[in-house]
Amino acid sequence: MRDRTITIYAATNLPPMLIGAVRDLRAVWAAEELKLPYHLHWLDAQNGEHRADWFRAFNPFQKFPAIDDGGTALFESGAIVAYLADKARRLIPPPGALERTQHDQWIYAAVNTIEPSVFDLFVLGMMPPDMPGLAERRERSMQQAKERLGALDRVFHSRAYTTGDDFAAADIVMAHVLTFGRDESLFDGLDMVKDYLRRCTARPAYQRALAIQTAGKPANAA
Ligand SMILES: N[C@@H](CCC(=O)N[C@@H](CS)C(=O)NCC(=O)O)C(=O)O
Repeated sequence: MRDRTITIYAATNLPPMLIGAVRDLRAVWAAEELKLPYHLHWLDAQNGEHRADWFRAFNPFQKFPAIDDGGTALFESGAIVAYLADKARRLIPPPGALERTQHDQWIYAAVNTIEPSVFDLFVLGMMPPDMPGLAERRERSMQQAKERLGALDRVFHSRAYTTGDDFAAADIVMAHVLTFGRDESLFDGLDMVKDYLRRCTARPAYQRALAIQTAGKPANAA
């Protein structure tokens, strides 16, 4: 019989600036939030273990995260978070309901509308200051990020979380996307977004997921 414990493939041996940023944290956060049993299969990111051919069966793009649930392989952090919430029947409306589409639109908004410019700023923050074109690219991304985060800020004037007054699976993705915003000035004047991010990242399940990514593969793990 196949092992029905969910395996989450996660990156270990991360350089300090990537701690908290690798998207397997979204899968671990979801599993922790939903109290689903799981185990971690660590891959040494710096030594390219995820580039091994066998890992394509779990993620054709050979990126983190991927999961294996008793022979069902899934990739893309947003899809994984929704799958785990469906499995636990918590934090997500049932498939087929209009509310489910309205929920899922926030996962797409997080990864498609908010993430590109906020992630670009995160990447640019790791570049050498004399990189050609850095200032222009930074300004472009900052402008786009601020415009889109401004829209998100307005949403949070009428509700506490993306889909309503309760924390939902989509908030795992949205809040983690916002953690890419390491340059504090990104959130200037965006008090509702700042407060949303503070509330989401104060959740014990996020804190556990962050601690797990920070610690990486335990020395005594197989
Ligand atoms: N859209 C994907 C992005 C996955 C992704 O880019 N993961 C990065 C880490 S955050 C990765 O695996 N990078 C390692 C590499 O590209 O070699 C998702 O949300 O799951």
